[in-house]
Amino acid sequence: MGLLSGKKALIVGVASKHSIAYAIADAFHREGAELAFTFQGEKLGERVKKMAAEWESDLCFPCDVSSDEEIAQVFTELNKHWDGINIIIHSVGFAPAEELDGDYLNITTREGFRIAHDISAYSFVALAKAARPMLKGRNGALLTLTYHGSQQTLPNYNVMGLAKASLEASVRYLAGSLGPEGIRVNSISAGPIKTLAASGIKSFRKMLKKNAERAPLKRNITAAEVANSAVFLCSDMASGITAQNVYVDGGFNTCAMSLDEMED
Ligand code: NAD
Ligand code: 0WE
Repeated sequence: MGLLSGKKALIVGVASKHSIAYAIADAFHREGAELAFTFQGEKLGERVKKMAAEWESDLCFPCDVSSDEEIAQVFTELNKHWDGINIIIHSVGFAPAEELDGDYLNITTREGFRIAHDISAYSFVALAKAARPMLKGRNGALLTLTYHGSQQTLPNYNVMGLAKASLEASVRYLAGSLGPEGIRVNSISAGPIKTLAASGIKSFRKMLKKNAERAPLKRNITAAEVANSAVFLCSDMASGITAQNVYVDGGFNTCAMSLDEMED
């Protein structure tokens, strides 16, 4: 029996086979979960439906997370197929590209700040709000994806760092709201992974190299490793864990400088 047998999971944030959400869906399917998906815009619709079919799911709903109406529609539709829901994966982040290339103070705008926080942080709250009735009384687990740029600065992550800091604080407050209903809320802080969201970022390759050099494990992590941690956090094996951020980054966040960096 899989670690997630009998669990119903909604996965938000599959865009390609490189998506962290794709790896999570794959691991969840392996562990026996039943899956449903949302996709952003019709262009991604066909692609996501094809991937869902590989995991024996035909539950795919359009959802731009900036729209409360689209979010509400997802749960109206889902309610027709499922009597409840056990797990929600939130694997969404976005800031306008101009916000992620240059000096923070020079390039951050009111509108870029708003969008980054709306799509990357508020959307988790919006999903939790809309899902609450379906989550009740079934050992629910919510999980979101974050990045260490929330805690320490690095070039170009800029306003996304603030949005992730907000998201991480929101994990704790959501855990407080939903804990009495038996619902757990956690995040995974992943090390850098080459996905669509990373492909637009200048010198991402260089960043991967620097990360591997400093990380205690001396390598970068894979989406599959993030996914296995997601399986654990959303399974009943983690029944005592809520309001936590778990780093899946090879230990990078704990190391200020490594011997390898000294030898350069
Ligand atoms: P990805 O591009 O595959 O996934 C990002 C997803 O966000 C896409 O599916 C996209 O459709 C969705 N999205 C963006 N705006 C949306 C909107 N308005 N409505 C609905 N969906 C929207 O990239 P990824 O790396 O898998 O990113 C997933 C999560 O992981 C993000 O929160 C990201 O910040 C986080 N993360 C990524 C890395 C990394 O290095 N790749 C590291 C740590 C955390
Ligand atoms: O959270 C992210 C990426 C988030 C992201 C990426 C894009 C690219 C395309 C948000 N918005 C956009 N908007 C676009 O138009 N990561 C953790 C990956 C990432 O992004 C970085 C990183 C890392 C790591 C940006 C700068 C520095 C490091």
